Amino acid sequence: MRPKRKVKISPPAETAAGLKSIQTVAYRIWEETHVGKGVKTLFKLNQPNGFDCPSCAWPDPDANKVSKIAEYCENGAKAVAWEGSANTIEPSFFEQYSINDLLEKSDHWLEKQGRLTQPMVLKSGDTHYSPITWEAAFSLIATQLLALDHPDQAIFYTSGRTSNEAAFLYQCFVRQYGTNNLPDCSNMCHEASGKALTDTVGIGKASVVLNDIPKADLLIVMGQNPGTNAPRMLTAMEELKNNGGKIISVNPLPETGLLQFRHPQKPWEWIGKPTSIHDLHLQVKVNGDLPLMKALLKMLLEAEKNAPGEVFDTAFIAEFTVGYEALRQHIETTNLAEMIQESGVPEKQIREAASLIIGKKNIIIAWAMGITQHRNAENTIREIVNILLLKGAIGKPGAGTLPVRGHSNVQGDRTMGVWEKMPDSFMQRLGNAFNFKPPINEGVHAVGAIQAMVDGKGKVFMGMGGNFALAAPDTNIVFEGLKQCALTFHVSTKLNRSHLIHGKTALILPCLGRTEEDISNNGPQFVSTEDTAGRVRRSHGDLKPVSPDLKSEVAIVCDMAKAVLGKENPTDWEGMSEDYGLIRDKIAEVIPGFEDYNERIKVAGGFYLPNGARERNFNTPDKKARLTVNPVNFNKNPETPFILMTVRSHDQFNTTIYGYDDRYRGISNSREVVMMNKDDMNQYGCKAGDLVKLTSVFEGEKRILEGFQVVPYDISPGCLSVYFPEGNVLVALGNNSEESHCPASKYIEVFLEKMDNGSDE
Ligand SMILES: Nc1nc2c(c(=O)[nH]1)N[C@H]1C(S)=C(S)[C@@H](COP(=O)(O)OP(=O)(O)OC[C@H]3O[C@@H](n4cnc5c(=O)[nH]c(N)nc54)[C@H](O)[C@@H]3O)O[C@H]1N2
Ligand SMILES: Nc1nc2c(c(=O)[nH]1)N[C@H]1C(S)=C(S)[C@@H](COP(=O)(O)OP(=O)(O)OC[C@H]3O[C@@H](n4cnc5c(=O)[nH]c(N)nc54)[C@H](O)[C@@H]3O)O[C@H]1N2
Ligand SMILES: [Mo]
Repeated sequence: MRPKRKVKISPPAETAAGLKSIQTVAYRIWEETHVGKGVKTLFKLNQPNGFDCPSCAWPDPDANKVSKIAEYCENGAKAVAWEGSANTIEPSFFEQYSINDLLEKSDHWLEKQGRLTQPMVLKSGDTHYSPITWEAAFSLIATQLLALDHPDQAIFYTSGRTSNEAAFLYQCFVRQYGTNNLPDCSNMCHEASGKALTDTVGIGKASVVLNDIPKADLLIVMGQNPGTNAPRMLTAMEELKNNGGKIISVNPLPETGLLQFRHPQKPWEWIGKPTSIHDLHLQVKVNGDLPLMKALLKMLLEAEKNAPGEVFDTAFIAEFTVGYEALRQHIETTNLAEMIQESGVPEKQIREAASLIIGKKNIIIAWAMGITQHRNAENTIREIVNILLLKGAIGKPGAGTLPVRGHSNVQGDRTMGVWEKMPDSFMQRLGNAFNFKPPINEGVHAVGAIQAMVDGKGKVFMGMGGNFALAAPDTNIVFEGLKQCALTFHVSTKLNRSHLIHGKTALILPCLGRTEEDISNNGPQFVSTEDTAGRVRRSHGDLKPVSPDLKSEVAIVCDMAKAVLGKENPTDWEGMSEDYGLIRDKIAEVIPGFEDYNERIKVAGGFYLPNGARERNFNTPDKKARLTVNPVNFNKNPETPFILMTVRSHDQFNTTIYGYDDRYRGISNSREVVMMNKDDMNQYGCKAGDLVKLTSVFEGEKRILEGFQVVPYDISPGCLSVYFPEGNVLVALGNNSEESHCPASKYIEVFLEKMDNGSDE
């Protein structure tokens, strides 16, 4: 066996961003779009009168602080260039390539073919997609949806790029049709954060805003790779450092963005010394975070006992929290040595971290997928909250919770009601506003949706954006589920594997992207989005659409609703698709915090949604923040030698693969690699480039990934890392977080075998 592409290995980069990233971006823009178009578009990125960057959900600076230079980063620029591609896929493309031909192509190749331009259909038994009119496509959808025995046989997935306006109408249509089956990418992403934060502080979102970060004395970044996945966060971290703040990173990998940084938009810094980012790096074992937090809590409690009231914020604890005594007793009985051992971090470093926490009052803890994609994710996040609450570090400037959201509007989609179990209060207001009775059965989440399809209970699958087939866990099982559907259809900008792993009939509905102008019969329309800090702002694309046949996501939902719900349906779908202001009026009626939406969205920079935790108004049943006791129980089979995590490279956006180079990690030309600690390599007799076989075992079932090339890497011993989505075949469907069913994509128990015919062949 030979690797498809031979990996090239060089030392990881020491500094993130800087001149090189600008060059990379310029090259991409040049390659993907017309030069003039690309540069002009970059200047509109995240400006108050421009469009919201379609990459990540990191907040923009306040309107009065926005510099003349566009607020963008390398990966935002890549996302814009990728969407604004001058390449298009015309019907002749599908004449040329059958589904089988396309299945042979890489995911990089599929998206690289350019933007989808016309609705396409794959009729039962066809080998090629062929053109279909929009009208015929909607009538096909209506026929199939109305033929089901029950609306719960249909599944309506959402990825996180959909605007507030489109998401609101979409969930409204789905519920009027009769189901709560609204799984979304958040189910596989920050679901555990939402759950654990709502339990403890009464709101599932971040309690801090962008301006809080430079005010913090201490920022702890856990399970996140901001240099790649939220590069603009580095700017805020640099400001914090310049103000004298400290940063602790907690990660099994020493990620480049956490080491040193050169501001990509400050040319005068390109030659000078980079800002050194972290003060302390705690190289945990994969999922060593919960024991690490416990060890820290133990050290904090000891210090508090020696100097009562000087470590913990006792006044805050007394006034705003419940559960202190139970937590204190739990920590008293926790075995420190065991926790240190389980965390994988040397005691000396944990003590250093503890002393930083002891000495600081304004603390922010940020986290992302390295914390949420675990079986015990909710417990770890509640433990993070424990530390913040004991320090009184929430609801004041420079302190609080910071779950860093992924997709640019994933948080907004949830606020708009894209969730399988919205609370009763929302359902009642939605029903009143649109004069219908919303369904009461809880819908399926992402894992539940896969199970329903495999069991034959889910028969129609719709994707509002995204690439479910590849993003979801347990690739082979997802494929099986999608293939047994009667109809699968997707609203998309680019071709991806979900269009090829199809039901009996399939449709591709091409839509406008974030960067493109959206003009209805009523004139230009704009949409709005919500960032990680809960700020809602307008987004106004201004590029000419790549094809006159594209529809906006809003128009697609409205046309679909008209076709499915029929002429008698009282909702003004037609009016709303022509005037998005009417949608915002309805949102204002249904969702608290959006009062006067149409007026407030006009203000440059937008407005913040209410956030109780930010005001120390904890919306839990007893109106207090909850300190909690969280057992350490990983349920790991003691026999499995490795824990494998799946991570993003610097050259991808989720399943969109921009290229084969992970520049910061020094891994290039291949994604079929496994990062491995040198001691483990020695023990297994592996050299760089050797091919290995990985076998995950879950509840007795084996899943296999073969022919991956070993890359020696500074990763905690006993831990391995492969890229997402290639690693998804190894993530068993049942391997998900206990309370919110988030796939444990960072906790895969695996065996590793060196393959005989390795790289020497
Ligand atoms: N350019 C770009 N930007 C993106 C995305 C993208 O693909 N590309 N994706 C977007 C989306 S949807 C999301 S959700 C975010 C994701 O942003 P991240 O969460 O930064 O993404 P991952 O690559 O999954 O990185 C997880 C990090 O956690 C670490 N980690 C893994 N397991 C553990 C663990 O057990 N403990 C700790 N402490 N650390 C661990 C890994 O080493 C890695 O550094 O980024 C968003 N932004
Ligand atoms: N093993 C493993 N699995 C994971 C993860 C992991 O870390 N490890 N991460 C999980 C996470 S955090 C997430 S968020 C999910 C991501 O899951 P998804 O959101 O489903 O996947 P994406 O790759 O972001 O979707 C890419 C597709 O979206 C479409 N698209 C792009 N822009 C637009 C637009 O403006 N409108 C519409 N309608 N379509 C558009 C394009 O056709 C593109 O091909 O994956 C999850 N899966
Ligand atoms: Mo995500």
